[in-house]
Amino acid sequence: MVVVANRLPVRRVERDGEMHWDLSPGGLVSALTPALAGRPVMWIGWPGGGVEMIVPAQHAGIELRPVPLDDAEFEEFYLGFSNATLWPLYHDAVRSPAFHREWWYAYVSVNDRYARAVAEAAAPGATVWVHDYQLQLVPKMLRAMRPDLRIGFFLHIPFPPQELFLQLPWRRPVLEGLLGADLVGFQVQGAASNFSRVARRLLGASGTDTVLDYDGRQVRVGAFPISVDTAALIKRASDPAVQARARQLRDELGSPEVVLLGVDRLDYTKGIDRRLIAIGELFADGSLTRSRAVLVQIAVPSREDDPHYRQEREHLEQLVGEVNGSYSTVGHPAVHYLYQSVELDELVALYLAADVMLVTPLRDGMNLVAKEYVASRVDASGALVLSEFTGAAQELRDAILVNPHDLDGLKTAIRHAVGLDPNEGTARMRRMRRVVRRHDVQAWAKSFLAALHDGGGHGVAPPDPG
Ligand code: GDG
Repeated sequence: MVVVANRLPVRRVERDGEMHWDLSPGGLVSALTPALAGRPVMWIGWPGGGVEMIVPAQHAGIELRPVPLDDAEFEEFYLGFSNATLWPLYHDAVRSPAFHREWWYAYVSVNDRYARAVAEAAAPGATVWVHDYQLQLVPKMLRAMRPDLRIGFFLHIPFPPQELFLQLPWRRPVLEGLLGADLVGFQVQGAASNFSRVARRLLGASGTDTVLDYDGRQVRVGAFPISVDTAALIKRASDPAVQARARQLRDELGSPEVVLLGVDRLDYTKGIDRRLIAIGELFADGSLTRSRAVLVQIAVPSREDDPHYRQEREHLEQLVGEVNGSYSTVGHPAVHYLYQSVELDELVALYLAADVMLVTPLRDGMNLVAKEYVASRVDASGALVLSEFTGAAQELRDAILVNPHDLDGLKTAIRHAVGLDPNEGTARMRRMRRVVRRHDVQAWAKSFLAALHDGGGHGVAPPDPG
């Protein structure tokens, strides 16, 4: 089996004065590595550095094949077409997508390089699983080079409604690229339907939302909601050392009655600013007081080479400064803001320490943080405030669902979560825990691969939340 993703699942880190290779953080890696454990896997992707970067032949049992990118390609393919055209366009255009022909040419040529790398490395008849928006042309290119392969594609981010997708000047080749796969998977049924509809309208494909006939072949389309490694999270959250760390964290925060938590890549789609504004207003109107409540916001550095992300960071840090300037007391900030990533044990300890988890993206394919919080709450306490515009909201119906554009609604939801009756909170959390136990990341990978292989599956419906 060959996995193809923009990045290899490893990164170079310094520990105790020496350089090591570690598994990298981020949604795709944290979802895929446990799901693939035990299978012989080759992973093809960019190592995250210049053309001269040398990566180990394997790490954690995964064979690694680097695809180099030069500086111009990094600018045009990665920062440009992937992150300044597709990323905003596919996330409801919450920022204006930029369309530049040079970026598109780089996207075509880099997709071709990935396809060639797979064509050279894959065994006869191998299964190839292509991931995400950076590589949408790979399925068609690869099929032309290696018709013997079975090709699956999974999109981790939303697929936009027609009205937005049609803006893309290269909408036809992108659709044709995806239709080169045997199976095209999305996080939610809405995204799968958006794709099928636009494929029928633009390319004249026929068929239903689950099987399309195109170019003399059948392409299956379906929703495969990604999930988390629930058993591993339960194990960590049950570890006495992690639980002790959670208690210690609460002490260090000044033993407030209520700890609120946000954990996100620093990205303008995650709605971190809405959350900070709402919290500021709740301190202002006395619904929250510093002696009672504290917000911890982890903002993991992301795409720091992109000016939009640098601006977003400045904007958030200004908001944090405003809330803290007005509502902190000496030695007791109202908002603890960390622009850094934390170790997984520390992350789980934070989930355990938090009474209220705030997940407020303007649009998000799934959002694993929401599911991780639920999986970690082993005593079934805690409340989740969750944006309606995340894929996770379709399964976690017992969260306190919010429209993050509606500041008053967001404030009401946070007030509701803070004051939630413990019995009701436990009942809600139990039902959400059932969802993530039944449908974990292993089940996700299994259902995708089963549909890719047996030809009969049409994707899975989200699990029954009851
Ligand atoms: C994309 C889609 C989709 C975060 N901070 C730390 C840390 N993380 C881990 C979380 C979680 C992952 O990163 C973030 O995943 P999300 O799903 O929340 O968001 P994206 O990165 O935008 O992921 C998303 C996902 O792909 C999978 O398909 O759900 O919709 O946008 O696992 O725990 N991990 C550690 N330290 C941190 O500080 N160790």
